[in-house]
Amino acid sequence: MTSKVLVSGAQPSGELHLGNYLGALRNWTEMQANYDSLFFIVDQHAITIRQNPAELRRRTLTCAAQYIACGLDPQKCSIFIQSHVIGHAELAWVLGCMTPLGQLQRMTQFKDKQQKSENVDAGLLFYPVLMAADILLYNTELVPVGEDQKQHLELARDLAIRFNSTYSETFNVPEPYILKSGGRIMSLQTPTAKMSKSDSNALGTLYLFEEPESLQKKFRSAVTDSETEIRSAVNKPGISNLLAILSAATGKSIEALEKDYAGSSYSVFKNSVAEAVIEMLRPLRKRYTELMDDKTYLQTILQQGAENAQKRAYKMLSKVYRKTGFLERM
Ligand code: AQP
Repeated sequence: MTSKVLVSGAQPSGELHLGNYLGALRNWTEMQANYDSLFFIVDQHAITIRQNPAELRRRTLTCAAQYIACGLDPQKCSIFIQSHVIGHAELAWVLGCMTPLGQLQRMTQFKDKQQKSENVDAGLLFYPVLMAADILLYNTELVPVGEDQKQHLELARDLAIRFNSTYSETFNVPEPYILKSGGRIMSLQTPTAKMSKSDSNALGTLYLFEEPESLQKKFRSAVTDSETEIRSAVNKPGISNLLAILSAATGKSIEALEKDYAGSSYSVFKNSVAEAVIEMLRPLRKRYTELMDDKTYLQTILQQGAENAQKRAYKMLSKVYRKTGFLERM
């Protein structure tokens, strides 16, 4: 194993979906053996949008099972829950005191989510600072990032540089790990918007562990266009998205798939995409069911993960507090 530290996480703000898998989790499983990897469930981020407490607790545990079912191996990486480690929120506060307000107000994801929500709390604006803390707390060198997270990683880099130049060298300046596959998976109903856990139209999101029949139904009702040709093009976002999904599920290039399906109807094509995705997810479903029947195992994994992370977090937080000028605790 190289000594490079890699961290990433997903929010338990809903069940994990195909975009989370193809854009993040599947890549994490390939990286876990090659890096000092920490994967956490970012429940503190999830409450930037109001959550039902019982649901949040339930989803946090199912999310842990889903991480492992997707291939994360607790022998190769640490899996833990963000709120189980003291340090994330504390470091975020210190970093927040060095973050220009304007930089947070310019974040694209903040602007998007602000438009969708009726009430916007300060946590939503502060979210990227907490994400910077998640990264810097472990002296992270690599962060796998999708397109939507690039701006947030930039802030983490800025804050590491700012803290280092203000108080002396403390943090590594994290680098983006550009993911080679997955891209951005779009909603099946609004193919110009990304697939999302919190989409108000459930038909747009393919949850990883929903029933195959339900997945099939969602593919059948996927929005396409008034043409008949199966090809990837800017003016055909629905078909382009389905081609990207099929390519990710089968490993075939988009060009090869366009040839394979030349002359096929949209309904035949949609059916093939559904079958490929259901097949890809079949072993994951089996493992998930087994894991959900063994909650003691899940809790043990989360406890071990948190203990490992806590030691590291405590070391960094103590260093940051000392440099900031906080009197050492007796
Ligand atoms: N549609 C997507 N395509 C590709 N990758 C995606 N990711 C999320 N959606 C897509 C990647 O999944 C990882 C974990 O995401 P997250 O849980 O931190 O939050 P998110 O990006 O805000 O995901 P959602 O599903 O859109 O959640 P809500 O609806 O709650 O905001 C990240 O690496 C992300 O890039």
